[in-house]
Parts: sequence; C-alpha cells; structure tokens
Amino acid sequence: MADDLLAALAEVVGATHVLTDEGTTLPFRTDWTGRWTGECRAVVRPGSTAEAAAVVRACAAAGVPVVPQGGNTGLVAGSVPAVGSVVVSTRRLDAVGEVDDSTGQITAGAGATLAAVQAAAAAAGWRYAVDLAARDTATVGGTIATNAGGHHVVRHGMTRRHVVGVEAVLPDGSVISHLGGLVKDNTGYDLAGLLCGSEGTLGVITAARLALVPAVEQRAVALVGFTGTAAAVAAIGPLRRRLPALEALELVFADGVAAVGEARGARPPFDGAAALLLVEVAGSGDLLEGLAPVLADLDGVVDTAVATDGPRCEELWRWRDDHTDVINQVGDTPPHKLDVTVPLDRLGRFVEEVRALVADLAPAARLWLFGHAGDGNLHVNVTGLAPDDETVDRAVVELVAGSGGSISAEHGIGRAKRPWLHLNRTPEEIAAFRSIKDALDPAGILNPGVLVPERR
Ligand code: FAD
Ligand code: 2HG
Ligand code: ZN
Repeated sequence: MADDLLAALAEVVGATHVLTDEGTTLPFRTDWTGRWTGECRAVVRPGSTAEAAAVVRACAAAGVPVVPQGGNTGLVAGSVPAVGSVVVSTRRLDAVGEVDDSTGQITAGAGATLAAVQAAAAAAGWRYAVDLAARDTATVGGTIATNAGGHHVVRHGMTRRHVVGVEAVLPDGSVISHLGGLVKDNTGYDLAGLLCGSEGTLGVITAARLALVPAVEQRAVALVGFTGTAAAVAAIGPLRRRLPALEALELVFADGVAAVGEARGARPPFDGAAALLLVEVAGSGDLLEGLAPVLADLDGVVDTAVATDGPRCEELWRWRDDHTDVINQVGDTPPHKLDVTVPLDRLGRFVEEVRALVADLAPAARLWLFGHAGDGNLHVNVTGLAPDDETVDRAVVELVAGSGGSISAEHGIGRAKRPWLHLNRTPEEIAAFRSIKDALDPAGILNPGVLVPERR
C-alpha cells in the first residue's frame, strides 16, 4: 500500500519531487529550533494547485495523513510530521503576481516567502505590512496558517487583516478559490478568515490575495534604554497614545542585548539599561520632530540611540531581531519557547513573576524575555532545560492564564501547546473547533495531532 501511494504521488508531481531518503527529509521533519523531529513516508513538492489537490486526494484515498509545510520556521511544532504521514511542501508554489495598483492587492503562491512579497510590493510603490525576522524563509501559506503577527501588529494588525481571499485544497482534495479581491463581499462564511490560524488542519493553502498598504516615505527608529522594567512598561501607553505614526514597539532586556552583542562581536549601543524599548515611527515629513519631544517626556530613561537612515535603522533593529537566532545557540539543548500575551497593565508584574517562577523551578536554567511590547506580547524563552521536561512550560502557561493572558499570542498552538488549549478556550469553544474540523475533515487527514484536541 505504501509503495502504491508513493508511486501514485510520483505520477502526480514527478519522482524527483517525492523525497523519501531519511537524510533528505530530515530538514522537513525537524523544527527550526531542533527540539522536535517527526517521521514521514515522504515529502512531496507539488508544482501547482492541481498537483496539490491530486496529492491530497491520493493520500485521503490511502487514509494517509497530510502535513502542510511552508518554510518550516514555525515555533510550535505544527509542521513536524506525524508518524506515517506525507509532508506536502508548498515551496514550489512560489509565484508572485503583479500588484494591482487600483486596489493595492497582490496574489501570491503559498510558497512565496514573505520577503518576496515585500519586494514585489515595494517595487510597485506599495508595502506588505506583515513583517517578521524569518521573512526570508517563512511563506505566505505558513503566515496565513499561523495568522502570524510580527513587528507591525501595533499599527497594522495580524496577518488575517491582510488576507482578502485564499485558494486552498480541502481534505477531500476539492479546491476552493476566492481570489477575486473584492473588498466588500458579504456572501456567506468567511472561509479565508477560517483558514487564517487553522495551522494546516482544515486545508492546504495554495495561494492568497493579499492587501498592501502605501509605502512609507521615511522611518525613524529609536532604541531607548530604561533604568528598569517598570519604567519601560510605563512608557508603552504614552508612546502608543502620542505617536500616531507608531509602527513598532518592541521590548528587550539587558541580558538579551548582551548576548546579541557577544554573538555579533559588537558593543551594545549604551551601558546601564536594564530594559530597552525599540520604537519605530514611519510616515512622511520630519519624523524626529514628532518623536523627540515624546521621548524627552519619558521617565527613567538612561540613554537613547536614534536612526533615520536605512542601514542605521537596520543596525538598531538587529539588537531586537537577532534574539531568536542567538538564543537558539545558547547551551547544548534547544530553548523551550513560550509566546504569550498578558494584559498590558499586568506586563510589568508578569515579568517579575515569571522570573521568580523559573528561578524557583529551574535554578540552573536561563530565562530570556523579549517581545512586542505594544501588543503585550512577551516571548518567554528558557534555555538549559531537558527537551522533554515540560515542568517550567506548564507553570508559565498556567501563570499566563491566571493573569488573564493568552498562552499563544502569535505562534499558534501546534503540537507544543495543544495540551494546554483548555487554559484559554472553554469546553464549548473546543467542541466548536472539533465540529468544524469534523465537518471539513471527517477522516482526520490534515495535520492530526495539531491544534484541535482529540475527541473525548
Ligand atoms: P511552517 O513552519 O512551514 O508551518 C507553520 C504552520 O502552518 C504548520 O502548522 C503548517 O502545517 C501550517 N502551514 C504551512 N503552510 C501551509 C499551507 N500552505 N497551508 C496550510 N497550512 C500550512 N511568528 C510570528 O507570528 N511573529 C514573529 O515575529 C515571528 N518571528 C520569527 C522569527 C524567527 C527567527 C523564526 C524562526 C520564527 C518566527 N516566527 C514568528 C514564527 C514563524 O516564522 C511563523 O509562524 C510563520 O508564519 C511560519 O511560516 P512558515 O512558512 O515557516 O510555516
Ligand atoms: C519574534 O518576535 C518571534 O522574534 C520569535 O516571534 C520569538 O524566538 C521567539 O521566541
Ligand atoms: Zn514575535
């Protein structure tokens, strides 16, 4: 049976696009952090929507699970295959269409990278507002399937807000395609919205119609060092209220900045700051004129570095963006990653509480905190833990839920957070998830073990 399926898949996509060798499939079976590795029968790389549909049909007929995968940069093990499954890699579906200058929209294949869409938009004088450090590898399909957040959520919202329509293969191999780009289109269920954040459990997204925003003429970035967490957190409200051009508001701490500096062989921009906010404003006119008085009014500021030219802005951003890469190199085992939101008025207290919790439960471990301050989104990374010891993870998500927060701000649930979904979702909500899943995927073909809990 297995050989029959592989032969049928090779018939559809060509033998060179059916990968079965253990070494060749390893990068598709292992997550970005290296913490999780799965097993699969094959990695299949369709070159068109029709091929993707035929692949799903063949797998469904054989009763073999399908794991959709884009850039494999996800951080909750959602694209790590279940035993016996077929990974459907969308990377060959990377066509990026022309920008429609009247609507400011673009159609892109699911396998196109975020960077490719951003570049196409920029070349046409527009901008795709979704941005994150994995932009060169993360794909359109993956960012939609995870409803990715990133740097610009404080101004532009999550990925869902930018998706006008999708094309996708449903679990029975049928194709839905709604790429017409009508902004006003109240003709029933929002299937594109449903697929946003569905994590590969409802359909294989093959293309999307994306809304762009006008390009910005200028931007300015300030890295502001504070005496402590309380001062940095107290600055979030005034910065949001007083900067209409606020594009990003990110939080890092001295230990993370020092680690980035060490890895880059660079001196941090200034000493003595316990917590730092990276503030980006974008628009037209003299941005510094608006930014300077707001920064001057903040309390507890140790020092500030400001940039307006591109390379220097990028330089300041690296103190924030390099955290994920650098933390992945710390110690002998991969980091445990938690991505949480707490209500902004609890953020300062949460930082202290999570530090105390980790110090208590795992004194030898190191805790790294950073994130998207403007959204109350903190990335809680812990290094020095055994890969399968979840004691700290569980305690942190319980603390988050007890603080009125979300156990997944932007990375999704995947396999990693699935046991804890009940901390944020009621039994009725989980039952509704299950009903949707069963209606579209009664045989449970798509990404089993991800997001939706088992039936009880
Ligand atoms: P994958 O990792 O391949 O898959 C992720 C999930 O989507 C899986 O469940 C998979 O089954 C599903 N999927 C993928 N493609 C499809 C498809 N075509 N159809 C249906 N389902 C599909 N995330 C943020 O939200 N904000 C950040 O700021 C951010 N920064 C990051 C920085 C770094 C350095 C790294 C490594 C990751 C970061 N991430 C961030 C996480 C990750 O980049 C995002 O989750 C991204 O959306 C994943 O895209 P991908 O193409 O790599 O998807
Ligand atoms: C970011 O904001 C990403 O850089 C990754 O969401 C977070 O590494 C992490 O934990
Ligand atoms: Zn993030």
